[in-house]
Amino acid sequence: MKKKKPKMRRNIATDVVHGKQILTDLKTRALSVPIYQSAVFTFESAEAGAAIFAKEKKGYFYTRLGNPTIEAFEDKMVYLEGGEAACAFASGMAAISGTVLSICNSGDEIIAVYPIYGCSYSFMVDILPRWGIKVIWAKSDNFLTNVRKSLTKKTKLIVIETPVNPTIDIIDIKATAELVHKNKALLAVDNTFASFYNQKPLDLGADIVMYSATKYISGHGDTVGGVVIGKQDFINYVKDYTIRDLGAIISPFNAWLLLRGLRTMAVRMEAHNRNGLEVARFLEHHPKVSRVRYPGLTSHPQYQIAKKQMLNFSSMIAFELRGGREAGRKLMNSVKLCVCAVSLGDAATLIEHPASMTHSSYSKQALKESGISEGLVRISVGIEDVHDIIADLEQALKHC
Ligand code: LCS
Repeated sequence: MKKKKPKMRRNIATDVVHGKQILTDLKTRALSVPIYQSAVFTFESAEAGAAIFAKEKKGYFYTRLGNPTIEAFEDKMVYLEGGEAACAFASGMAAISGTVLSICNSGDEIIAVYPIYGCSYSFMVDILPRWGIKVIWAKSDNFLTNVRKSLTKKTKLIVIETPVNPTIDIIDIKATAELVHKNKALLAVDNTFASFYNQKPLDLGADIVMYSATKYISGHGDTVGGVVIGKQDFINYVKDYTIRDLGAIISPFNAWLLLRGLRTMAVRMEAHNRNGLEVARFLEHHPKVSRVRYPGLTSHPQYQIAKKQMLNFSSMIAFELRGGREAGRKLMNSVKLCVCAVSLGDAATLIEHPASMTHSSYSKQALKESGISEGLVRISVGIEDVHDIIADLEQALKHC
C-alpha cells in the first residue's frame, strides 16, 4: 500500500513571513499585499451586483462588508492561530465587545476573569448590564473554583485573559475549557499578552481567541486594531451582522500595517521573550523590589500552568516596589530609555502604573478586591539591547 505523504507544516518563523502562500495577489504578483484603499467596488452589471448581494456569487462591493487587504490579514491570522475563520476589527475593544454582543442575548450571563483590562472591565460593568447581560466576576487566583461556583444555566460565555492584565496571573485554559463545556458555555480567550507565538488557546480547547492587534501583532505602536478567530459559523455571524450593522471595521491601511507587523513577529517575539525573562530576573533580585510577577519565573504561583500551556513567556511583567506608590512614581519619572506610557508589545520598553492609568476605570474598592495595588508597576519589555534596559532601570531604581 502506498504510504500517505505526511502533511508538511513549516515552522512558525517561516509562517509569519509567508502565511499560507507567498503571493496573495496572484494577478500582479506583488510581494507585499496591496492596500485596497477603496470604500466601494464596482459591479460588472446589475445582475452581478444582485447576485453578490444575494450571496450567489463571491465579490467585493463595500469595504465594511469585505475588502481584499482586510481579508488577507484575516486569512493570515487563521493560518497562524489554527482556527477556522477570523474577523478583523477597528480595535481590540471592538473585537471584545463584538464577540460578546454576537453571542449573548438579554438575560444571559457571562463570567469574566477579575481583574481584566480596564476598558474590558468598564464595558462589562457600564454597558452590558444596560443590555440585560449580567457579568459575574471570577477572581484570577483560584479561578476554576470561582468559575465552578458561578456557573448557572444562564451562563453563555466565559471571558478570560491569560496572562491577566495587569497582575500577570495565569489561567489554566484547558481546565477552564473542559469545565465550561460541561456547562454548554463557550470560552473566549483574550490572547493579547501571550500572542499566538507563545500560546495557542484553540489547541487547548478554547472556542474563540480575541486580540488587541495594537500590541505584539502590530509591534510598532503605530496602529490600533483587533481580531477574533473562531469557528466558521460564529465568524459568519460576526461579519454578517455585528460588523455589518455595528460597523467597527478596520481600515485597509491599518490591516496592511498589521500584515507588515506579522512578517517580523518571530524575531520580535524571540527578543521580547528573551528580554522579558532577563528583566524579570533582574527585578526579582533587586533589593528595592518586593514582588515580581512574570510567568517564566519559578516563583510565579502559577508557573506550572504557564509552563504547561505557554511555549514561552512574552514580555509583560508586574512588580511592586518596597516604597509603594511613591517609589513607583519616582521610577516612572526617572527612566531615561524606557518610556512612561500605556499600551504594550511595542519595540520600545513601556512602563506604567495600572491603578492610575490602564485600570483607572476601577473604583478604589474594585482595585483592592482584584489585587491591583497602588504600588503595582507594569512593564512591557521591548526589543532594545537588554543590557541598556536593565542599566536604565538600575539607575532609575536608585531614585526610588
Ligand atoms: N485586551 C487587552 C488584554 C488589552 O491589554 C487591551 C488594551 C485591549 C484588549 C483593548 O485593545 P485596543 O482596543 O486598545 O486595541 N490594553 C492597553 C493597555 O494595557 N494599555 O493601553 C491599552
